[in-house]
Amino acid sequence: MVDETIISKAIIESYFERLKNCLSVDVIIVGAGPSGLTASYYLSNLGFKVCLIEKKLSLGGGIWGGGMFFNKIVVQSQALPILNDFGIDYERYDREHYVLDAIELAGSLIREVAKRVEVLNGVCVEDVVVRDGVEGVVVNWSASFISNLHVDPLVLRSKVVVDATGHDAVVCRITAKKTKAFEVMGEKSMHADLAERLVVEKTGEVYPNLYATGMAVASVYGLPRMGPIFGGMLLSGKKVADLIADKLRS
Ligand code: 48F
Repeated sequence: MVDETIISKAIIESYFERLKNCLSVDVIIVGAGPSGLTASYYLSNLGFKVCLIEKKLSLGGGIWGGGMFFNKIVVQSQALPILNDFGIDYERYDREHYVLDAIELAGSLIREVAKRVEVLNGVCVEDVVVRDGVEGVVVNWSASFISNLHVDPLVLRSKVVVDATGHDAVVCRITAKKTKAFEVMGEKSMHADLAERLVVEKTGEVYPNLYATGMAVASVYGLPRMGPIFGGMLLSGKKVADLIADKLRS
């Protein structure tokens, strides 16, 4: 016979364990779109303790809608090794362009991340901890923002924070505003080829211990946007993981 009290106790105890595990980690990744999910996967595979924070209940960010609700996604050839790591199928469209299913991409990234990483969904990052660089984030339930209730937040600490919040570059904007150390320029208009190259090239440390990946990079540096081609997002997520691994090991 199942017991309601035990069901509640099991949920509360196991979630609190998860929350306690997130109090002090190697890397906090903010945003569970394609870049944040990819970075989370590779960093945890490299042995780092990762907490992934997503303000919505569902992970996946801009993957689900493909292009204009057409749930197909395009990647360029350089991103194929990443799709292979996740076991995601794709079809060759021409020499450079490959097509895949948006639902399979989202589902596969989420599945692999959920098996390895502590994920806090329905949790929103509203501020950063800054000492010798960024050393953590200030969080609250997304529900408290939606309901407009005045509730003080809690703090999660880490050696490195990654802004993977997409077009809004929320963590970089907050840090720029509070430190006055750099500027977030805002993304520019569409130029897919240039944007895909530059977003990977510029992926890296924006401020001590604060890294940007994915569309947040385009926002910080004023790069063009690229629309529904996702290779750059995956490659940026992998690159930020490699850069952080080098930093934390040195
Ligand atoms: O927007 P999103 O998918 O970011 P991305 O990884 O990928 C961009 C593409 O989806 C697409 C594109 C590609 O060609 O242009 O737009 O750069 O995912 C960002 C995630 O961050 C969450 C948000 O809900 C989304 O799932 N997020 C945003 N602000 C916060 C946040 C916050 N303050 N706290 C927690 N999560």
